[in-house]
Amino acid sequence: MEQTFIMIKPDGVQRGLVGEIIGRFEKKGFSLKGLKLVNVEQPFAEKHYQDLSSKPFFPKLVDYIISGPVVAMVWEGKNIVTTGRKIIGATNPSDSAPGTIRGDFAIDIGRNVIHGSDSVESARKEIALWFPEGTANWQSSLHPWIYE
Ligand code: DAT
Ligand code: MG
Repeated sequence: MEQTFIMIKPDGVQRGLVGEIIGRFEKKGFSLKGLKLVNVEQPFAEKHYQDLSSKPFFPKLVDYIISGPVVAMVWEGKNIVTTGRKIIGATNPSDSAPGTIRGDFAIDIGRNVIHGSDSVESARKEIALWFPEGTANWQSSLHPWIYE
């Protein structure tokens, strides 16, 4: 089953949005496979966002991610990378539809509350980076009520 890496950014933690965000993924029917609250070190944040290292906003982005604890998660479900990105909404909250997490809870691009992997390949890399210890192995007993 497909997995994705989801991170609630420091603003989402500070603003008390952790339960709300987890609830949206749970209620959709996705399964939580890994979860931890972590203070990220600068080199680790730079590694997570290494593909963006040439962008002018990169230093600000790294400062933001290390400004407080983040909630790092692995979620699992059918087509979860694409569907997770839809639940999260467009990168810039000005463009995020109401009903999405960023559309409902964010205003500025530099405080957009949540990260989600953008492809199955980046999900694989991000899960390996954030959860080198591995994730939990379980299956929801609701599986037959969610999948046909
Ligand atoms: P996403 O987080 O939707 O995958 P991304 O990977 O392109 O978007 O960029 C990572 C983060 O960097 C994004 O959540 C917010 C910030 N960012 C992206 N583009 C930006 C820009 N033009 N100006 C300022 N911050 C930006
Ligand atoms: Mg991205």
